[in-house]
Amino acid sequence: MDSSLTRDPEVQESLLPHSEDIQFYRDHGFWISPQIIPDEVLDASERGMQRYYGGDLDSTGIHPPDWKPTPGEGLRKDDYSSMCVDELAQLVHHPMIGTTAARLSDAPGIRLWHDQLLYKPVDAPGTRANVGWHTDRQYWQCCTSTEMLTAWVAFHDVTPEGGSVSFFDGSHRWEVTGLDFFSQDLDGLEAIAREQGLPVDIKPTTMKRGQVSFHHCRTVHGSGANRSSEPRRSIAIHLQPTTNRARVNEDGTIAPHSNNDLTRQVEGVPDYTDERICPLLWGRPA
Ligand SMILES: O=C(O)CCC(=O)C(=O)O
Repeated sequence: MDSSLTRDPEVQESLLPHSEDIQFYRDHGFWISPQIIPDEVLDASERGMQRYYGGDLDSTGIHPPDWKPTPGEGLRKDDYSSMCVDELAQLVHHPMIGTTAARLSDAPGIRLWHDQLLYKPVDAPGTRANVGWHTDRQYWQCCTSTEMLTAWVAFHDVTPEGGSVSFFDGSHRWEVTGLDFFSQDLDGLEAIAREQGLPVDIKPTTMKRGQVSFHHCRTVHGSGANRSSEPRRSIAIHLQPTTNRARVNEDGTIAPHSNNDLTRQVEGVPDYTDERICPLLWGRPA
């Protein structure tokens, strides 16, 4: 084990994934941690989310100086929020996130890919707040790494009734196409997967405040309506091993991603090690 892990007072070795947890992640494509994020960090994240939606930013981040949030009625999904609000940066940079991700993905180090602040309102007629079944990898074709992963952190307890994330167990080994984050249909895929003879086992998640779910970038996941009495408030922290680079196709093109326009370019290729957009969260730069 990297002895630097035990030197950070915020890293609690006993709460990091051990060999059987890492094996679980490899077999199932997701893993749910113990309570690794302290209450005070989550309290601050709640405040940070409110400040973000109120337009009270510490830095405009990727937004133009006159940016104002547009809440809308359904699911709110705001990328790069940790660049704008210090409390959200504090959560994203919490060393238990990067350390856990490094262990699960066997990476020498972990960088932020980008984050997504997620607010799912209480279900009401006409509300479009489901997250359709999808894989993160389908949106990250520009990357060389197929071991990227996501840490999903709610700011409160979550249950299936409250619209928590569900995973298709073992689906990181499937070849599926045509999925869509924004689809509201959560019924179709199960039948298609069964027709193809795939072993369908959908795992809804229940987590206490402070627990974090980690999922592999090829794992099919999504979430349904929030039938609890409070909005679901969370952040998806998308992570890359430090070895990840832009994948240049034979014809010289790179699959689209907003990071391609935001990171610096080195000889015409986006540099995913650009500290401003993709800071090192744990371990060694590669
Ligand atoms: O918040 C959700 O329900 C899903 C988020 C998601 O797609 C992700 O964490 O990759």
